[in-house]
Amino acid sequence: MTKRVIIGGLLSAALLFSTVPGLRTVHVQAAKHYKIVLIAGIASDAFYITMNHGAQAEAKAEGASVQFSGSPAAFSPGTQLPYLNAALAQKPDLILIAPTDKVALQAPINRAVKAGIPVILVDTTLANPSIAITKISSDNLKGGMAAADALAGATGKKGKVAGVSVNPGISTTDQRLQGFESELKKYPNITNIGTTYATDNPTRASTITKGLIAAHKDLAGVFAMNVVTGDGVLAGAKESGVAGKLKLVEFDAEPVQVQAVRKGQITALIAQDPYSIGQMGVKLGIQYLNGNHHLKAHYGTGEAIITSANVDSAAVKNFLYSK
Ligand code: T6T
Repeated sequence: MTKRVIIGGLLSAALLFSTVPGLRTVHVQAAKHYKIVLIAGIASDAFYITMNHGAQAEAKAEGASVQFSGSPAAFSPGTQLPYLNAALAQKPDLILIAPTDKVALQAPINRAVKAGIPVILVDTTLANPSIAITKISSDNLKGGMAAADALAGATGKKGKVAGVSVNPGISTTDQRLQGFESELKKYPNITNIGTTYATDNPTRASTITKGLIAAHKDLAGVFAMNVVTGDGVLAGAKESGVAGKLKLVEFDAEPVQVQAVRKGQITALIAQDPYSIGQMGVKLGIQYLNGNHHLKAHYGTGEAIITSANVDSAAVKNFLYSK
């Protein structure tokens, strides 16, 4: 859509769109109503729901539209791929996607880029992320290190600790695990008995936790590496009768996790800012579509450590997820 603007002379608003002989006219591009698709890792997760809230707010402010999509049932390449294919068929102006696997999503996302659709990686990334116009995420390595320090603090820097994660191959949780393991090496009296994968299934995470508690009577703490895993680990601790006693540190900050911090059942949450990830994704994407091709390779949105001491403070308010 083009809009005719008359330059020169002191013209009244009424004259702006009229044809006045002798006056210079130019045609400028009016703001386009860009169509954006945001594909979540799993659309039922408060982390991505909050990301969508940020994306919708920015789209509204900019006259764009965001379609939120993704499997409500599972965090996996197999369940995410149909949503990416459906988005490609719609030929949107921009795709924001959280790839559920660094390698398995590479070729399908390459196809989107080859089809001329710019892609921004939100939250998770790819083995070769350079095909995306930018990436927006938390610092997951630093978050994993913070989790180790928090768990060490809670356990008196001694005893057995374990990790429960999603699946190997997910950039975010792999980095959290890497940070956790490297930082734990600073604590000689802590024994890391290893990490088990619960496939983003809370029942499985709960069963794994109950198994760990049964097998290691002296288990001092567990690091749960995302929302869904965290909910399962907390449930497992409760069902084993050790909630509050077994020290839990979890990534993310959805309502159940936040409530458990208030109740003293979770020592610390390493919270992200998914609202800002969604908001920035739309903002930077629209800047790109409007011709700014000088985006940075990566934008960080920050993290917060939430404990019973600050859970209700203004300082961490923006890091609490909503549904
Ligand atoms: O922790 C987030 C996200 O950062 C991760 O990539 C996958 O799991 C979550 O969505 C939370 O469940």
